[in-house]
Amino acid sequence: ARDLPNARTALDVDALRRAFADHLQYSQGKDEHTATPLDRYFAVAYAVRDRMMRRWIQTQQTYYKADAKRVYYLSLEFLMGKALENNLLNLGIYDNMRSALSDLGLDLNALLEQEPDAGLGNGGLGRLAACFLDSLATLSIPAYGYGIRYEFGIFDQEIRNGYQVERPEEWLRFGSAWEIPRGDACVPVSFYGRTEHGVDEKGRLQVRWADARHVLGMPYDVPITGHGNQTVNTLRLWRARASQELDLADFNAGDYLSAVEEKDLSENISKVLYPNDLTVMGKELRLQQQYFFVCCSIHDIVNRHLKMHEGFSDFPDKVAIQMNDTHPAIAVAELMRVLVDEHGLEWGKAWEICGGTFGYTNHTLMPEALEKWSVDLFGRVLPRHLEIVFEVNRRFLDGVRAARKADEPALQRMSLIEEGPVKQVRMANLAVIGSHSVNGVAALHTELLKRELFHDFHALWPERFNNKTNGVTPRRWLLQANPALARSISEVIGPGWVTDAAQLRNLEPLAEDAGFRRLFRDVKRDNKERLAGIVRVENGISLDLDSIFDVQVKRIHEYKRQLLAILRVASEYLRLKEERGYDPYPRSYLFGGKAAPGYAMAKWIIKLVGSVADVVNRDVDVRGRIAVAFLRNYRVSLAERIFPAAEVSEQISTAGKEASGTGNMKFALNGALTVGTLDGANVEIREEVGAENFFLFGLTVEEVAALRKGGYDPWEWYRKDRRIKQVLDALSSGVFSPGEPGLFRPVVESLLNGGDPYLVLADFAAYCSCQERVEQAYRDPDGWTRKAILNVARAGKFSSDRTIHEYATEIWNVPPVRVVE
Ligand code: DL6
Repeated sequence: ARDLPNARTALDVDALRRAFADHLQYSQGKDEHTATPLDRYFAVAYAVRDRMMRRWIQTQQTYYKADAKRVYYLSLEFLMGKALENNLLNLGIYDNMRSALSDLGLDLNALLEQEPDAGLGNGGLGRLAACFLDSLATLSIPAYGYGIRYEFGIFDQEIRNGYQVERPEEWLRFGSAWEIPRGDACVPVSFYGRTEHGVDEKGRLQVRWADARHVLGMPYDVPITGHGNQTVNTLRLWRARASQELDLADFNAGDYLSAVEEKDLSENISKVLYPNDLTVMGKELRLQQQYFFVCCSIHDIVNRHLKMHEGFSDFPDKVAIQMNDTHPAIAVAELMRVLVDEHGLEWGKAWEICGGTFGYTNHTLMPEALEKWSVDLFGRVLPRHLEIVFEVNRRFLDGVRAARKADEPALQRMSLIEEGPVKQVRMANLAVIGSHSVNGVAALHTELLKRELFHDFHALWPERFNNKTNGVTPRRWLLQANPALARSISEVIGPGWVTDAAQLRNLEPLAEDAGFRRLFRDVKRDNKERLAGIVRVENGISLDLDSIFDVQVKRIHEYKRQLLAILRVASEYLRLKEERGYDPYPRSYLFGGKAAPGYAMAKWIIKLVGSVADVVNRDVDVRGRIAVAFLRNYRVSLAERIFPAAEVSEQISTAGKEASGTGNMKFALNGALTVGTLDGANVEIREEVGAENFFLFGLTVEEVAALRKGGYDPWEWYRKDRRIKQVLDALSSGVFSPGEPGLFRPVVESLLNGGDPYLVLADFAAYCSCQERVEQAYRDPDGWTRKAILNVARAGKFSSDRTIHEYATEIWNVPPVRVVE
């Protein structure tokens, strides 16, 4: 028995080998003859998980004993990717596990491949939440992530005949090694029904939510390890369960099937992630998802507080809740309901507590992403919450009016209710009114929030607004994704950068060191080779390792302007065909990203990339000059292969449209040079890395506004720019769709007759000449490598550790709590 803890906690090679063998036998029930790669993956994962358990318990005990202030990150998305390698690295047992397995003739890399990505998010917002969890644990901050345990995360993207086809992603098919179901901690959640207003025995108003339907929220806990410390925080994901397994009345009446159907209806709530990143669909199930996870999480948070505290007077001193976009904004009304209806607090006191507790992060200015719910739907699903929203609104408007702090048009714009043919509840306004802090995710984005979207609120409460520029975790995006570069960096400046990315600055002098530049280039080349291997298998094309790897990976969206990039590639192709002597530096153009299933134009863009690729890659005339590939199913684990291999990072959104971007940071951290507009965090990346190490082009926010104001006519650009005319004509006449000449007319139409809303044509010439500068720079390998090294050295600001430190000190007021063994 004395050996037992050791067998589950010891970190040496011997112990890890035994732990693996034990789990293979006792958890998987296999021996070395029958075990599959998946069994072996699970055996490794369980051996690692064992080593997290004691720390996890100790972390929770430490927080409890210290009565620590906690931060709760409410997010409908956590795009976690794979966990095993990250956990091995954070626990410091990666090398030992590799040796333990190799003693048994097994290759750790092959087993890492077995793990499915946890794709519980769409893109930037969800991946940011995942990076934040990593940083929170690494900075020893008492934190919990709360979200939904979707049975199906973001769909698997297949490409058939060039078109995107969505397939369900069954990440839980073989179970997950990382989640612990907590069946004993289920939370009841109500929907529908009506409210009853009465008075209690003391004559106080009392509201009861009657005739509701109930669902249970069952928590699944995922441990989140810090890097190089003892902290293991918790990501708690809620699964919807029927409140009674089956309706016994129906069952006994012989109606077995409708009893089962009812169960299915309830469980649908956590079935699938909505695959739209930026457009709201107004679907009832989505509202149910939002309320479901918010209700469970608030219940949990309040319960944890009441275990240690008498009432709520010190709630904001002990609890900080951050809302990741407006998706959890119903939390404001829910906390009010819990405080007022369930705990009998007076309205004003409850409202003060809410304001002290909540913070709200905005992630987009795109109008189509602004969440609004029709008052009818909202009131049907959440009758009590609608009353609360009306009352919050009445008090807010009365207060501002009485203080004469805004005029009537401003009050209308700030109201929680949008009047019109269909009355709507504005979730962003609810989030702003209910929070003490509202932040944007890059300096420019925050300025635009203050100036435009939240202009009236900013005039009313300027102190509430602040910026928190996004960041990415250097553990996953450099240490894990690019081990060879990480090793080279650590050899010269020491490993401190892993938890203090500012130290990357110490690399700057190495840009002048010929030996280091050679090393840096060799690493990049190996990474290119590894990616080329994937492209060979997936796309059947061989990339030239001497060509520039030019990459655009992100969700497909018109404002991100994949169209600008592919039109230029098509135009390059036409020029190569036309001008015999044209000799551009060879380039491989790589694209990747998912389109929302209902987003027709985004799907056309995917088809266009594939079609240009088909024509270009097959044409012997341009062989060796350009190659094009659309990489299927862009996801976290594929991104880990792409960023380290990239040399040019395409960040070419229309100025003012990309809130921040985080891919741009991962590229810079891996030594790719940005071709970018002055948008989102590009602005700050350029400031950090130096204008001479960044390829800037395009209209600024002000120029975009002025052009639109003056009446932008894309036809003018078509007529005056020969290249634009040539490439659009080629698209219209079927050069890139042999046999289907009219195929890409919708794309051309959107540019010429649809007003070109994202100014693709207006920026085209500037983009092309910028790419010529890229080429010239690349022709000087030493100069290029210097720039690349300086990008890495100066990307430290974009560590999510810096971002989280700012949130913790400036918004949450949550100090670190160190966990000791
Ligand atoms: O803040 C994370 C990320 C930003 O980097 C992107 O610029 C932004 O588009 C993205 N927003 C979303 C969708 N948001 N909503 N709603 O993913 O957030």
